[in-house]
Amino acid sequence: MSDAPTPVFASSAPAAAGLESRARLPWRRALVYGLGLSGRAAARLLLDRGVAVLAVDDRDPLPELEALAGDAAFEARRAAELSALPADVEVVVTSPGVPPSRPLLLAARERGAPVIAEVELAYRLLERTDAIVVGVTGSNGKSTTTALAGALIGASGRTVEVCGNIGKPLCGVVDGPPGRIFVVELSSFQLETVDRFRSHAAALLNLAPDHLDRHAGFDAYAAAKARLFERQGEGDVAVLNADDVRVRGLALPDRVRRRFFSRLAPVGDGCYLLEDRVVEVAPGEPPRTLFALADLRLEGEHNLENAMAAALLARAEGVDAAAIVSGLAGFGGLPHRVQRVGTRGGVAFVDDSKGTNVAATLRSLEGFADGSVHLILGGRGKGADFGPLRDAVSAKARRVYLIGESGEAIGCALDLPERAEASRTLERAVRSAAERARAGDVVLLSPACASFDQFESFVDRGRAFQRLARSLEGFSSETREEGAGG
Ligand code: UMA
Repeated sequence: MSDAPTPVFASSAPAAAGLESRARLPWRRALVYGLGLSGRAAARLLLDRGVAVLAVDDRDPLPELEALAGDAAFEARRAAELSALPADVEVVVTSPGVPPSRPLLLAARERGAPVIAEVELAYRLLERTDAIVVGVTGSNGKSTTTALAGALIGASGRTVEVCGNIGKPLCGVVDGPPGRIFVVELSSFQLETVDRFRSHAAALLNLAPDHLDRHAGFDAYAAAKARLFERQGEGDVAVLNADDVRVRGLALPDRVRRRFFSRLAPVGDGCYLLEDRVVEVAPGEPPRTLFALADLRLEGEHNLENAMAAALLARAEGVDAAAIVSGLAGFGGLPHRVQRVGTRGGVAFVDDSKGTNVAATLRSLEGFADGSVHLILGGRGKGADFGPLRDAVSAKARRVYLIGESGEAIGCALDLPERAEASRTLERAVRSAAERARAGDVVLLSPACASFDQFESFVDRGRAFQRLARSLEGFSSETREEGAGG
């Protein structure tokens, strides 16, 4: 008899199949704040539905606007040029990077105009269709889990859109064929301004301090994450990390089915690691194997957690174990996440540019031998305490190379002056690390900081690291040059 579990959940997504996501929106004029990926996608979607757009950005000069600039109903201004919120603006669509304290957002709230996230705008159209939304949030592992859940669901033959914070705004994929499953990565920034957004299945992977320069403390950050579950109800599934004490105890709306995953101990409903396989349990049903550890191509305990979460999300959408195993087999991981770039003289170069907070860097260090790592740290700090890095860095790092705005603060927190070097730039850090590293060592970029002080994004920083590594004499590449991804 097959070990493959049968689907246990019926979809409870709004069943309005046939109604078009192209339906009109109830506003005549919207203000879109931020002209990055999210703002441009939101503006396009609004314009396509007959809503005039006033787009604002704090950047000077304004970014290039490509196709939008030619639309008569579109106007772009620097935010500072507006002394007040124009009277005819009926809704404000905000980009994740724009803090809620910006004067135009405060003015909108004061006037009672809705201020909604780009993902919320997209959802207002999706909720009228047969679309199923799967949400993923957490401090670390979001993008990997989102992509993996997409791969597992896709392996069952369904049409999947993998989108959101991973680098593809939800607004940009709203229009398309019916019957799709949207697997959406959501950041705390995006969740701050959702309202009706409801995921049929939603996962919270972990909670660790991050973005404390934006949120009013850890509790406010965790509360923003918890908003992912606020609109869930009967028939919906919450996937939670039983090994993370802050996640395990999260208060959820009544009637939401809580499914847990654990590397450490059996759970009542969900899945857990039993020797060399991950077993699914559900009340009143016999345990079933979802996948074996050997099926997973990604390394590290955190990736096992990501895979368990992705598998439970896939199960919520009726995906069976055979498709889960096949999806895992096809998934080799995302770029810039503990990604081996290549070697030079027996020294491995590893790009973990997405290690943008202390917890991510600690996880990344776990995978390396004591005293083997030449660690590049620094960038834009986000109000975090770097002290918790000290013990792990002391054990794992042969040498530390400090870059960017937070280099000095990290140096003080580590208090390892004999091992730390003020490199300031990534280029100097890579060159110096390459000179000093010996066969068996690892040069690891895992900065514990955001990239925006010296780079456009973590992708830009990761690519720069990879380019610098590849430019070293005698470097042997293990990955292709281009490594984009969210
Ligand atoms: N801007 C202002 N005023 C501000 C802040 C920004 O005018 O106070 C303008 C900038 O000048 C720029 C635009 O807003 O023109 C940028 O908007 P944005 O920062 O919201 O960035 P987007 O390009 O829209 O990308 C966003 C996410 N960025 C952030 O959350 C900072 C991307 O996540 C995401 O992939 C994209 O939407 C699609 O959904 C990136 C990220 O760093 C990867 N996310 C953080 C993380 O993962 O930790 C949350």
